Amino acid sequence: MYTQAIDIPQNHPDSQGADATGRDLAFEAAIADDRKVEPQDWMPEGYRKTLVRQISQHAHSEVVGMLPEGNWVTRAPSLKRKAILLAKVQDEGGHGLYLYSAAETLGVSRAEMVDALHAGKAKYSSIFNYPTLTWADMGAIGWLVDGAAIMNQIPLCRCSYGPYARAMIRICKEESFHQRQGYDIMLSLARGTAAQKAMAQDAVNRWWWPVVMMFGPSDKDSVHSGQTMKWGIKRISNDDLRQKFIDATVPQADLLGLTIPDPDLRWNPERGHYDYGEIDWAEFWQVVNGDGPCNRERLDARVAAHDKGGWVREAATAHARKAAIRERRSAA
Ligand code: FAQ
Repeated sequence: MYTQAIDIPQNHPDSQGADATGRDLAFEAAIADDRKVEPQDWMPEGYRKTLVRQISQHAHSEVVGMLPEGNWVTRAPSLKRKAILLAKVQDEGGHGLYLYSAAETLGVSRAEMVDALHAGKAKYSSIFNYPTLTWADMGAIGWLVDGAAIMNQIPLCRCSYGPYARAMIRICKEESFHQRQGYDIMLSLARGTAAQKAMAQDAVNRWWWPVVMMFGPSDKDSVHSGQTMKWGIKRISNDDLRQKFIDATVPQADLLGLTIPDPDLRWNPERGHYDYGEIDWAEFWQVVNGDGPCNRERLDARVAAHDKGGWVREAATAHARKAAIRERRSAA
């Protein structure tokens, strides 16, 4: 899928490239005509860097995002739920791998991206720094976190950068299964005993606001949105996606008979949207800046997993080296 990466992009220092004005115009025309920019095409350095930042953060989010749910694989209440959860967590790991591959087409290596994460220099989504305390959290994550992720990611299927857009198409198909499995858990709990329904409500109470924050700072405080929207990377602003998510989710909560923990939430017929309460941006920035409930635990777990997996990488590299020698010998 990403074999284009072996071509040297024309904006790479090793490339001679065409004259600067022609290259700029070709790039701008591709954006204006809504054509895809591909790895071998010339692109402005700012566009490349923005994509590396966003795609690598996205990849890290998928991989770190395996941890909160992975915590419950051994404690799922039935064999069926365990198999589904295991498959979902594996899917998230796969999403991380497609996204690292998409970012690699921009001239950055997976090792560099992973090092940046482990050094605390690269971000991942704030949402994965909250703890998973009960089984109902598996329902709330699937329903709300994956629901928010789909809302954010469907427009990314139309991103101007080809490899990212194509990766997102498959990811979104899988996320939609994830969202439904989460809703199915919530439905079982909400229709179960009073204690089960209370557990589901408690999960919604704890996850609702962090999920609403997941869409990022409000448009007036979003540093990158203006430029990324001009470049066709982001198609819908943080606040508009947040509003779309709230509008879609309130009726789903009603169907479950669960209450959204926002006393200011009400339908506004003039706007044709739900009004909602004030977001605690101090909490958001605290979590983004590394001081949320589980930031240290998540990063430590990632670093430990990477270190423990070192022998697998070494074995795979040794195997590839031997296979290449064998191939060369048989071709000689
Ligand atoms: N957490 O100027 P903006 C998933 C940072 S995948 C942490 O608005 P931008 C699947 C932002 O990076 C979830 N940091 O930035 C799953 C920037 O800092 P920087 C991840 C955040 O890029 C489900 C600064 O704030 N999805 O859930 C957050 O235009 C279940 C200023 O913000 C993606 O990554 C945040 N929530 O918009 C897995 C989607 N929000 O980089 C497992 C792709 C903002 O200058 C289980 N990414 N920041 O240091 C995007 O759409 C965008 O990058 C946004 C942020 C919307 C996340």
